[in-house]
Amino acid sequence: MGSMTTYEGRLRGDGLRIALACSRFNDLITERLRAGALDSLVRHGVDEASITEVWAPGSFELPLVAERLAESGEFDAVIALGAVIRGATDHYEHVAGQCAAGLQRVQLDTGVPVIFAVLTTDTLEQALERAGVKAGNKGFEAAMTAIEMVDLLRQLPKSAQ
Ligand code: INI
Repeated sequence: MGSMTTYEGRLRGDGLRIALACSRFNDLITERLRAGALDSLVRHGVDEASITEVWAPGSFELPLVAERLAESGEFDAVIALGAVIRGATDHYEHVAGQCAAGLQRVQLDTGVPVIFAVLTTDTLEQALERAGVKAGNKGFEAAMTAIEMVDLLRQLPKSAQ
């Protein structure tokens, strides 16, 4: 009986070029997500000089920014950081939904991992909890996801087409 094949990404960031696409809207939250992401990247071996950050006006704009970054060929992964808070808007559903759908499309179209670190919460308090106060920091986790995905995709068989 042959042994099965298993692929799993490792958390080794050395040599990786990472772009952060950050939303300025609700920057009380996104500044914390960014700090968590940077801390995580550096702690996992990413060279600070290989990290680029871009600030977009809001989460709705993140897919276009992520697309440009992914298409540039200059980054191994893009991490999108935003905070969409229901209490602050009645177009929450549109902003959050279009942001998520757009970011997913970018990673599928380009093959560059685009990590979704856009908080979608009912309240500011819930967002704060996920930005380093009580429930961890989603930016920190997103950086680990980025590193893991780059390594995983490098291991997986390439497309036959
Ligand atoms: N953008 C966010 O990132 N979070 C929000 O909670 C938000 N609210 O509440 O409206 C928000 N709106 C701005 C949006 O992302 C765009 O910048 C704007 O619609 C212009 O396209």
